[in-house]
Amino acid sequence: MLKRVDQEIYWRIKQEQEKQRSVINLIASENYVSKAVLQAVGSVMTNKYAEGYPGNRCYGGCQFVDMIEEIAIERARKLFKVEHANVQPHAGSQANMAVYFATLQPGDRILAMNLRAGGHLTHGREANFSGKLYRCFFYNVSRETEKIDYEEVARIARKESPKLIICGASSYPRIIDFAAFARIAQEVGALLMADIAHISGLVATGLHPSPGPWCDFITSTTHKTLRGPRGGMILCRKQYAQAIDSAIFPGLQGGPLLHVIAGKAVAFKEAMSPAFSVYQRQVLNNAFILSKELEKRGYRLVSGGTDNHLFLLDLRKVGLTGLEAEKALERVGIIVNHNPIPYDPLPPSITSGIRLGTAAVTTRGMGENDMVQIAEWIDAALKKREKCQIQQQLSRQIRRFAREFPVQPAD
Ligand code: DSN
Repeated sequence: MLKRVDQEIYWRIKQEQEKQRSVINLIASENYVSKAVLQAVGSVMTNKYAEGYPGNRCYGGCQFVDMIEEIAIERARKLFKVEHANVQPHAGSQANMAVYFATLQPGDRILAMNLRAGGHLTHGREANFSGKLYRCFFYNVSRETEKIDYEEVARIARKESPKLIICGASSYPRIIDFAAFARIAQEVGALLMADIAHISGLVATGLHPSPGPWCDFITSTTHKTLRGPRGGMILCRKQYAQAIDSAIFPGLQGGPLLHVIAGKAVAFKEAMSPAFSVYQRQVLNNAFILSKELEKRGYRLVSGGTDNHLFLLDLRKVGLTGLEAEKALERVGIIVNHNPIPYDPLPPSITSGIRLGTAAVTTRGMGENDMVQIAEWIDAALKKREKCQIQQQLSRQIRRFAREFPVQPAD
């Protein structure tokens, strides 16, 4: 039908599908949803308006969308062992925004991880609404260990008295000690929010400590390691339920995307299965092997390694910028993103590093031996980037290899 109605869009989707099949995707924040999730997101639920919450909507005819949203909420609560879940945020940014709107007044103080140390745009960056509306202070990682220095976080918290402390990151390869953050928040009388957008799949399966017992609020996207549709969610204690729900609606969103909420519900169900735990364990094994294989080939790992699904390579020793590496790898069909490393001397548009993650390749069924092969290809693509013939040969090999691993199981 789409082909008949709109050739332009149809062929772009086909091209994207073809590209997804033909490349090795190491973007740490991406993944591939199951056919079941895809079907839910592409369903008639997109036709329905349902501003409000189950049982209390601004429109009639909500009996089935109510059931879907209730199921999604129940599953999220069970999966993350929390008292309250809001599954309506359109994205991680809206989830974070709702927590700020529920707890802060303009001008209030936030303490969060610096973007250049691994934090996120919505954790107080000047150019973002968070940096414009609130007074933001930042902690870095230690220069020596490149890990969070909890003493330093405590020192800044005591000095600046933030109303909200944010833990959680976009490019931090280590375990986050939520209990340590909770001690600091308690000492200075701050609320604590964990943004687990990257690690929510690991948290759901117990492979990363849960912020549940320690944090007032947990925000996440649903499409990274959690492998659901593109979207966000907020988890919190019951005492904040009302404030969070009204911050989302009517505070900052209108009609919820019920087709996406249906997809989230399916993803939560998938995440409760034993197979999902096996998958997450493999994500970790793959990240460990890929990082170690690259280290063996002369690349420095930021913080010396990884405890989660992602790691950062410092490329200064091999004489490349992050942007050059990203482009060289893309030419042969390996997709990564250039990423600042801690205390990066280069601007964010260039950077000295790249970020690599294994959630997407693991979904396609790649294992440890494949990681060794991928490390070899990354090394060759970067070190022999001037050699046209070698690049062409790599391109062909990578394309052939990638196409052996379906993007969705029934591909
Ligand atoms: N763009 C996401 C990431 O790559 O981590 C965060 O918003």
